[in-house]
Amino acid sequence: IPGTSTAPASTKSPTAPTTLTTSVVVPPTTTTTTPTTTSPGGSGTCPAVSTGLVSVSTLPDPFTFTTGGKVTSKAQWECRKAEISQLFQKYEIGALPPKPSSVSATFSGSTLSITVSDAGKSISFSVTINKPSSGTGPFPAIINYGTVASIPVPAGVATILFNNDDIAAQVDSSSRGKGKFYNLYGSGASAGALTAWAWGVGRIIDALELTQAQTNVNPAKVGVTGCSRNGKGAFVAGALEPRIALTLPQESGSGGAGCWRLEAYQISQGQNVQDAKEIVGENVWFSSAFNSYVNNVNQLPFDHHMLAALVSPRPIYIMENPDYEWLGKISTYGCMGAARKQYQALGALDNFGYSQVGGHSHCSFPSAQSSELNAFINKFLVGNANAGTTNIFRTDQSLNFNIDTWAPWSVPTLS
Ligand code: MCU
Repeated sequence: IPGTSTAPASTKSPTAPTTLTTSVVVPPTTTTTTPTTTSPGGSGTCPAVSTGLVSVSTLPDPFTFTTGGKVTSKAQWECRKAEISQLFQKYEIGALPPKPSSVSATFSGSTLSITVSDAGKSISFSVTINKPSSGTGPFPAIINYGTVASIPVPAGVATILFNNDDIAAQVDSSSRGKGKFYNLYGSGASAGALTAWAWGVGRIIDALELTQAQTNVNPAKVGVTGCSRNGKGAFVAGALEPRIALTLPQESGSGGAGCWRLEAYQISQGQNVQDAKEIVGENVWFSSAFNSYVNNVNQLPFDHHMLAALVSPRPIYIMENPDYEWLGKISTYGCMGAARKQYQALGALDNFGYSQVGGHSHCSFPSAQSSELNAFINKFLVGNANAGTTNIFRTDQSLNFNIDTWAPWSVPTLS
């Protein structure tokens, strides 16, 4: 087995899983395979997508298409991203619906009310926008999963509080199919909560585009954050919603910044980390289709380093906490180390930050990360090019873990 760890196992868990029942196993939905698709990058066509399973014990090669060809250009990377997105939606997170037929919004006080209609049904939800007390705008903004911001948002940036549980419930495994997303698309929709919330983020940005004159928020400068389960959500929102300008997952752990294969490895080393088998029984973050793969994650044609591929080349700053082994300190470090190679290929290392800092409780932001977080927000949302270093990859642990052994593919230079 590649990689070694000297990290001791911890028995701490951020919050004890409430239920450990197994959800019903539903066969994966069939994805239509077309011979070629138009390049999302706009130049030429993309190779055919093969949606079959694999048997790969290391982290899969993001630079090779499912049909075997190599990614050699930025335009092909956009094709590969479209393929990776399809694979994630098929096997793990469920289908993101296409843009709904209508979205309308009104802004009053600090409440942005959003109504979404599709196929004869409609739902409404609202978010709270807290704007800077000074400055003229239009303001950049950070969408925060949950009603209390979990990171310190700098003074010149608006905060948009998003009650994501209203869109898709996440109480426990009985939350499947519950929430406004499912009122619109049906309780049998394949999307798990992470995808449903990302859809909600898309609708918030639609609404911001419609109401820019009223809100004075710039829809082109919107970041997303959340901690823990909501950190997984923020990561998936950045991956599925290309209008997100900055992705800030905090302590997302397994199912976010962690890779399934590395968690399986940590389990094999006797470490108390959350893995795919556990996570699908605990809650409904993923599609029920994922249940079929959790006992052998080596089958998956991707891992979570490729969730960051979907964000690339857009900026991302990943905050992790090594004091809770449950969050996968080896897993997120190795997974995001592999993820960083994708930004390297794109010549975009300044857009990638991973910072693993302990000495604080779960979801309580440590001051040791303040300058890094501020550099990301100031550079990519506020627009201050000299905001400080954003090419960050660090841990305050002695992990003795070899990322290259787990990511044994070569890194091209894409232009
Ligand atoms: C890190 O996110 C989750 C974790 O996946 C769960 O197993 C645990 O129960 O709760 C964490 C969390 O959301 O804490 C607030």
